[in-house]
Amino acid sequence: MPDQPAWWTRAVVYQVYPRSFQDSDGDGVGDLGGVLQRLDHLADLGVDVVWLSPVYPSPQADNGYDISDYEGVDPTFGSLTQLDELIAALHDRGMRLVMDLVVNHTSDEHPWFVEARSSRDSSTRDWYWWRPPREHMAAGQPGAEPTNWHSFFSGPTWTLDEASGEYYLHLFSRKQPDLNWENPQVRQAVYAMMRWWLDRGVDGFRMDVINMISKEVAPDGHLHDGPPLPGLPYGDGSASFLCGPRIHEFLQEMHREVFAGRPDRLLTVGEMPGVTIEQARLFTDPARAEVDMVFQFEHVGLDFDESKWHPRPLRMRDLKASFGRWQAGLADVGWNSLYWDNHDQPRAVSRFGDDSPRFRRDSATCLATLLHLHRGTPYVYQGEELGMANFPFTSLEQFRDVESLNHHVQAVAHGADPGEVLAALRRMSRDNARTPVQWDTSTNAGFTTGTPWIAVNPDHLEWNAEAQRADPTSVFAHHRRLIALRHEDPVVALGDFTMLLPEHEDVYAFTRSLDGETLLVVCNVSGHEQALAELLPQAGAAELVLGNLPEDDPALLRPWEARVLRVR
Ligand code: TEU
Repeated sequence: MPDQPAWWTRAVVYQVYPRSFQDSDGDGVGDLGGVLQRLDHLADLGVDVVWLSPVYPSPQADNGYDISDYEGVDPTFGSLTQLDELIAALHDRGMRLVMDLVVNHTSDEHPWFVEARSSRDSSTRDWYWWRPPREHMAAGQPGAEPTNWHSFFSGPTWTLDEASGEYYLHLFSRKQPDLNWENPQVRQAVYAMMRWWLDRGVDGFRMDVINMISKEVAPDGHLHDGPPLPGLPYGDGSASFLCGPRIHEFLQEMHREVFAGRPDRLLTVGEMPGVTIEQARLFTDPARAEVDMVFQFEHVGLDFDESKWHPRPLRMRDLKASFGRWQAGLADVGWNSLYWDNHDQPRAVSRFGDDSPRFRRDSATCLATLLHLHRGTPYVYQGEELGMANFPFTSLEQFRDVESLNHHVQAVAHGADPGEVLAALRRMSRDNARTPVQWDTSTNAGFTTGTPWIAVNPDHLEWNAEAQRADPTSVFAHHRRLIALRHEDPVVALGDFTMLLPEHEDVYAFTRSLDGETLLVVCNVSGHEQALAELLPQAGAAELVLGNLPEDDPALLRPWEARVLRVR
């Protein structure tokens, strides 16, 4: 580590998913004007960085993660002038703006792909992955795709371009063709675009699926099939594209071309599904100059059986083991993001906590305490600070997300029971995180004066920002305290981490220590009282720094109670 710990060790990031944050023009879709109206909320919370999900021009096949112009703002979201205003307004309040960088793929409507598709000899043909049908098979025949890979959004990862008789690769939807990072022109075009944004004043990037940009290619240009997936005519291609052979080279080149010599106020976050701890150390070792931190997925896969659509109950011991391994693995080198929620995950209080009326507030604040007291940079996803919960979906028509809709079609086509598919969507769909932020009790929760693009959760009458800002015991107020604690106490930012009671199913406890100071964090992650004095006698003499329930018997932990204690 350099002499001074990086600023982002003390920082908290807030993710804005603009489509669902605040609408300012009544079209039912959130926009930059809306973000500008709600800056007080972010300033009150005390966050340091705003990560803005994509606002670029896009056909919106994947809500903006399919970009057709990297250097503009989609009219749905506003204008470049408003984005400049947002940068300035955030900077005025001491916050930074991190943009979403989606460069594993573009939209199929991006001029680069339109040109690439126009003919086999087009100037950008090689900017994407084109391959002929599988040997001895006719183009378009089922199974003729160049590899057997299953798309993240169901179906094959290849779509046939009829005109040229070749397939193009898309790890996500067919409207998201993968860029060919082997081609140096692609890389230079991306770096130039990144410099353009930094010159405009943005403070860094959250890099979408950045560990997928290098694919493993055989010397003859072939890509390899993956092992078959149960119940599907596809295979798992991830060994060919997760942390591929040139990934570190590409990120080091990006660093040299884009970030070297820039002020260290910048932040780079690599979103990396499937990244291992060993890889994460390499990606975030400052000496290697790749990215500042990873955003990894291990803990949000612990409740999957064969896939996210076959969820199983989470075992707290698994979560502890996972968090513990990451804390230990990056203890001396590297840095991790800490999150429960984002726009791709169901709501944390419904998934890891208990969203029943009795425990919703207490479990939301308990989970927040647990997360924010780890070593790493915490992320708050819009609405998480209000304890927003999953949506009570009852029918397919209520879903909007391409991943959910495609999964439903594919699963039912392969014989799944539609009722069971709907139940899995209700629990795991990304749309759970995408319902509008609940600002107040008015129509549409104050999100829009029009018809919202996705339904507002009816629970907004009780769960909303206005009510919580006035309530010192609210989930919002608790987040504010946790964020302030990280700002004030160097132990929270930099202390060593030691897991306690690793086998205990209901009590999540750990210490953080720095320069002779120790914080003991004890969280009851269950709906039953726990005998703290017996489990951790050292808690008895400790001083309460922060808790999520009013002080009571120090020997007991009430359901979902969390305490941060200072041990002398
Ligand atoms: O997601 C990366 C990713 O692999 C998963 O989170 C995925 O979205 C899905 O949830 C798997 O079940 C990023 C973005 O965050 C996501 O919104 C985009 O859809 C995706 O990349 C493609 O750009």
